Amino acid sequence: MILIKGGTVIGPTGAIPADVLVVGEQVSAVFAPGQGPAEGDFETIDATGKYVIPGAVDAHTHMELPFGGTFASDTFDTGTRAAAWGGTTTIIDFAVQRTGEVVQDGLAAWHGKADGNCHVDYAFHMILGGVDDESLKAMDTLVTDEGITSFKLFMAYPGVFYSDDGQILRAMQKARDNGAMIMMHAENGPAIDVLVKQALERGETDPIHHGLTRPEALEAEATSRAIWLAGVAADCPLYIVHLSASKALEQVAAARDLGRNVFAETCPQYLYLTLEDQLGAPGFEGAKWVCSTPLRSKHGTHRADLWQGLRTNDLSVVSTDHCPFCFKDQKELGVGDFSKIPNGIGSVEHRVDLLYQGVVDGKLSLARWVETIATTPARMFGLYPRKGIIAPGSDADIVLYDPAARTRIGVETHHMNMDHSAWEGYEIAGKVDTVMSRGRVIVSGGAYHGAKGHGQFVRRGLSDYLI
Ligand code: DUC
Ligand code: ZN
Ligand code: ZN
Repeated sequence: MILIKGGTVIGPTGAIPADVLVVGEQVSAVFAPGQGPAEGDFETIDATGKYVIPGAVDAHTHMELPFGGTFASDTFDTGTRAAAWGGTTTIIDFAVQRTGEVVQDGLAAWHGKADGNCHVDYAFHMILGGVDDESLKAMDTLVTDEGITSFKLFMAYPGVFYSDDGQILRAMQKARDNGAMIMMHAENGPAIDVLVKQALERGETDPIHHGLTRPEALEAEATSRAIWLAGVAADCPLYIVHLSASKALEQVAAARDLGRNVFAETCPQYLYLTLEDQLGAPGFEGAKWVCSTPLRSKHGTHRADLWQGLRTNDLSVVSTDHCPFCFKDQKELGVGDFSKIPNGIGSVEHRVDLLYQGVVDGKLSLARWVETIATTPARMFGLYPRKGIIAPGSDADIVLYDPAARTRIGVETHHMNMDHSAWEGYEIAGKVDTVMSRGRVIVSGGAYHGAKGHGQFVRRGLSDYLI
């Protein structure tokens, strides 16, 4: 039994001074300050001056993803350990079915990678790289038997993960019937491929051309098309992943104003980083920030609009899309051809801090911080109330956050398996102090006390947000 005393508990409805009693792996009770059991034969954690928040839920990660001719550089071991350091106590990773593969085989392969290797709890979405009669049937099986209730489709990457509109519609109709969520990579891939080819023919090979060949219009168009297709599928639940651009956000906001089952996430990189300042860094340096959707221009209103979208709930969730690649030998695959740079940024360790900086900067309330990084992802993907909240009966995944301490991000101190940081030198006016996963303190006093294998697979139910 552990009593967390003297802190301020933050939930989606606000902040309350409270003590939290943990018994075994779960929260047992939340008390008014000092009303809990008298000190005795149990451990007490002094949370004076700290925020006590639910362990964060990162609903979008890619450990060991085979992509761009290589593999994402974090394993489930290194990636979930880094997540733990940063206050994330649950990840939802993407198992992969490629065209021609059996969905259940792809899922088994992902269980094989993760089983026994995770430091924090984990769940899976399923990428469908081939929508056909078999994979549509498998969607039902995954929902009913496997605790996998969300499926990612790609409107980008023809020949790799791409689904055409007919395939998308069929998967959406299936999701409408079985209650699953369709997660959409909304970029017009065939049009992007034309722009990429033309750019390379002109000799435009630097990383910034990754962004210039994936213009906002092609994200907005695909977002709008996905929303229309979901409407044709009787308002199938639709979640737009890694939304980066103002005009894409406008499409989501308009659909939500009509009461549609349309949701979206953004990622820290789109809230802070830009096409010019990072992707356009001199020489090949910009490769560190090649991700899709791409970073957007600082001359637009993208970043301000995304922060506003988080406040208005047109953006419900902040995930990382953690897809790390080392610079050496991995990003370098694209020297002389930006289209061969593996797409992805690693941030699984930094999302709690980066979004807390939004609180410090007056862009988010404390409650909205917790909601977007923990409570809503848990509710969106069927993990609530086990995850995402500090309440009696929920898993004791708890973070003590110290608003008086500071974090400086960089490759020397991070725990992700990357030889660089997309966030090098970023300073946060706050710090993850203590992290508990299912009742076990895994980070405290600047030291790591967790273990590979502590993290368990969590079966998910359907989204809380559907009507
Ligand atoms: N989409 C993702 O969600 N992650 C990595 C690359 C991509 O295109
Ligand atoms: Zn994607
Ligand atoms: Zn992703």
